[in-house]
Amino acid sequence: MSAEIAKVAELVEKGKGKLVGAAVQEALDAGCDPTEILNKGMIDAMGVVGEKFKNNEIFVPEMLVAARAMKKGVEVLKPHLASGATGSCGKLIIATVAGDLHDIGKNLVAMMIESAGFEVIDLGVDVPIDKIIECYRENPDTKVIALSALLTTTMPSLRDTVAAINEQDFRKDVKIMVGGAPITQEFADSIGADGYSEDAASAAVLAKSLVA
Ligand code: B1M
Repeated sequence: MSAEIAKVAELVEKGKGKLVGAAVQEALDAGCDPTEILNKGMIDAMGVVGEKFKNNEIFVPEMLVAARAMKKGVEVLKPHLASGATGSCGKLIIATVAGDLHDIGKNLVAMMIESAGFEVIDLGVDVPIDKIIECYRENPDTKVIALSALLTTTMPSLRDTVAAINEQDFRKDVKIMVGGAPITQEFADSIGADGYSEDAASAAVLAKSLVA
């Protein structure tokens, strides 16, 4: 890993939000690949933060400042990751399911999907089932509903959300894709989703294939 990316990782881990943006810019100026800055400098750093949390070395507030720091870095990186395509693939609704407050992964997925050519409607985090269904009814030309769950404890919420959408009269007109750290292809199949992907880049490929 280059020294510039290592610096980004260190600042994200330490939650130094005010400094991360400049460090990302330095890494870009030094010619570092934007995807590597994201993966090695930020996502891996959040992995370290998660491990420390699991081992009781840090607590929720530290996780939160690390998350804020990563968001600052992503803001600087965004124009270098996104292609700026227009919404020619149609509308896609994205949400983190009810009970789950994690949004960094969902935001990255939304960003990659948007740059793949979708018009993304982002409902945010902790989104109740009714709000997703209401949003679809307001946007009946939506092609895909994309749902994130980042906790093992919100996997049932994801299952319930997909089950509720599966009962709607519009189900045949929309595809459902799911993802998030604890989600697997097997789980996605078992709850009746149309697709699963592991990360943001493959989520964009999946979304396109679902509407092809
Ligand atoms: Co939380 N947290 N957290 N947390 N947190 C994890 C997820 C955890 C793994 C940490 C750990 O213990 N090692 C653990 C979950 C354990 C489990 O599920 N069994 C955990 C816990 C326990 C909790 C709390 C319960 C802690 C507590 O309060 N005691 C609590 C729950 C709150 C709630 O949601 N109700 C909690 C709270 C928080 C904060 C609010 C402090 C903060 C989130 C802030 C925010 O998001 N704005 C936070 C953070 C930052 C983390 C870690 C450290 C980082 C998460 C992250 O952003 N990762 C995390 C540890 C870790 O992930 N290693 C942890 C980076 C992100 C890019 O990855 O989200 O996986 P990810 O997204 C990926 C893929 O999953 C995929 O693509 C993304 C990009 O590659 N993907 C999709 C995601 N959505 C997709 C959708 C798709 C396709 C792919 O299609 C639709």
